[in-house]
Amino acid sequence: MSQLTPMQTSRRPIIIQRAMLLLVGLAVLLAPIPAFHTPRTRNITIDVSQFEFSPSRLTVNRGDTVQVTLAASDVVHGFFLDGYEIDFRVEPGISQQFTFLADRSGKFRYRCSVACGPLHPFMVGELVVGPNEPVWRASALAVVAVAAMLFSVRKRRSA
Ligand SMILES: [Cu+2]
Repeated sequence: MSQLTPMQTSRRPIIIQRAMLLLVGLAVLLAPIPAFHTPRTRNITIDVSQFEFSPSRLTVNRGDTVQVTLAASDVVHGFFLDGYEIDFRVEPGISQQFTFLADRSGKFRYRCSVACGPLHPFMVGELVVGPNEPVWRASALAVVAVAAMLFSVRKRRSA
């Protein structure tokens, strides 16, 4: 039986740890992200008035079917959704309905598309379609990188 020299005993675990970190990093990059949800139909009513959308922020999951009801309470307004190129006009007292498939993830602005008064340009809202895969992967990779750094700092101190 051969004895390991002190050099070999301290080197071997570091190589194994580095290989493991590399594997974890690759897994984070390549692993399919499990579906957190099954697509469903969302019913959302948006009240449109001078000079706001209520709610002004919508959150859905990618794959969801979104049924929107627009209701204007004062004057004629519009609803334009960036990225999905949806544009509707809504008159007071007559609700407007439309359905779309949230098939693109990300953040999309919606805004009034009918000049409705002095603060009309500020009538904006945001549709968030998640989960946002690149962000998930980037943050998971950051966690692995920080763990690797802490690891090597600790190793250097104890060496
Ligand atoms: Cu407007």
